[in-house]
Order: sequence, then C-alpha cells, then structure tokens
Amino acid sequence: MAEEIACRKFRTIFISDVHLGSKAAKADFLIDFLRYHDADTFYLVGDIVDGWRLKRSWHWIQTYNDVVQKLLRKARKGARIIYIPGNHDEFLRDFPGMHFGGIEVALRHVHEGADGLKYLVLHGDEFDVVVRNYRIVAYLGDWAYDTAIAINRGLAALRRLLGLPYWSFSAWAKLQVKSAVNFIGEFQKFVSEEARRNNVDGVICGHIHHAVMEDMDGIRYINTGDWVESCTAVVEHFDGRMELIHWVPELKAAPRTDKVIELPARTPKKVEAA
Ligand SMILES: [Mn+2]
Repeated sequence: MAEEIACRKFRTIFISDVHLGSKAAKADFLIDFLRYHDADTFYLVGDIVDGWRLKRSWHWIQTYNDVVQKLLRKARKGARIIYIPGNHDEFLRDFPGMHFGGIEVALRHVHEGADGLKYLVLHGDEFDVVVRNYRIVAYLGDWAYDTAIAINRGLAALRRLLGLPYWSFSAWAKLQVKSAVNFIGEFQKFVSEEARRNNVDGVICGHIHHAVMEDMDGIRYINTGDWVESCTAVVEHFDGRMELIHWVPELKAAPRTDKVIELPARTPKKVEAA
C-alpha cells in the first residue's frame, strides 16, 4: 500500500523558467511538485510560458493547461501569486499591476522574508548585455550600465518586431563550455550589484537555468533554476529560511541539497529602534 505523502506547507515558493509551450518543459514534474508543496505566496519568476516557442510552432498540451489550472486554483483558494515576466513571456510586461484570475503581474517585486530580510525578485534577462560587455561597462561606470540595459531592452523589442527570437543568454552560455562558468559568475555578480543598489539584502532571479544559493559579498544571490532540465524551486520556510529543492518525482520527496546559504547572521537593513 502506497504511503500517503503529506503536503509540505511553506510561506513562499519561487518558481521560474518552466517554458510551457516548449517540448522540453517538464510540466508533469511541476504538477507533481505542486501537489506536495503549497505556500501562502507564489512567485513566478519569469519564462513560465515560452511565447517565442509558441509563436514559431504551437505546442500546447493538456499538461500545460493543468499547470495553469493548478495555479489559478491556488489563487482562488487564497494564495497570493505574483508573476514577474521574463524575456520569453515578455508580452506580459505590457501589463504591470494587472490581475489575471487572481494573479498579479509585476516587473519586479521586493519580497520581505519572515526574518525581515528583503529580496529583490526579478527575472534577470536585462543583465545579459551587461554580462556580455562587462569589461566596457566596468570601465565606463554607472551611465554605461544603465545605457546598456536600455539598449538591450530596445534591441529585444526590435527583434520581437522583426520576428526574431530573443537572444538567449543561457543557450549561448552553454555553448561556451569553458567560459560558461565565468559568465554565470558575472551574471551573479551584476544581479547582486543591482540588489545592493536597491538597498536590499538579497536577490531572487531565474533566467540562466542555474539553481544556486550563494553569498555574493553580503548579498544573498538566489537563482530558482528551471523546469526544463533541473526541476528546482526555492521555498521560504515560516521562519524566513530559504531552501533550494531539487524535485525528483519518483522519490516523492525533496532530497536535501543543503545548499543553504552559510552567512554570518544578518540583521535586516531597516532596523527599528528598540
Ligand atoms: Mn529568461
């Protein structure tokens, strides 16, 4: 007799890069994960739907509907769901502040953990161009940095207008076998700098399909990974503790990665007088 597995309840669940619409999306694994993991708040950290892939060849199966239905049902039952669009679902970026069936759309969001730590939640594609040109950007400073991000946004819009697919940093990075690690490192560095500029304690992003929790010079860098290959999610416990889960459906349990960020205990930036 199969043992009934209890559903683990969390304060927050962060998921990104499901790429519904691409054949590689492991939607059934995600449904299985959502069956055993629940939360008060869900963040969909971009590239949940792969609009680019759908535009090229329509691939939408029942399992993808099931994922959408499951999320909508959670919203109906009172869960807060915040959808931060990525570059593959950038059509949603035209609707910040909108609500779809109880799902809020936001370009970025500051999440306050139960322990008071603040996290900037964003997808991360805007840093592609900065990462690619980091030497120039580092030399020219803040102005070049902001300009590079603006140019990247313009180029993405232009490519969309021309019907060209978004230039995929992650796909490209994987081709650069030797330098991929460097670029992942640079991506982490720039995203963490953005968190520092925003005066928060950490950043939670996706985009490069590389799940990790790391301390970047005092900034907590958390990447939720993806549901194309690795099947990972980040959960926040009710005490604010963050955990990275690699979901293995056959095990019906999350093998602990113990990739918990080892950091000196931090007090939130905003300290209230006693
Ligand atoms: Mn992306």
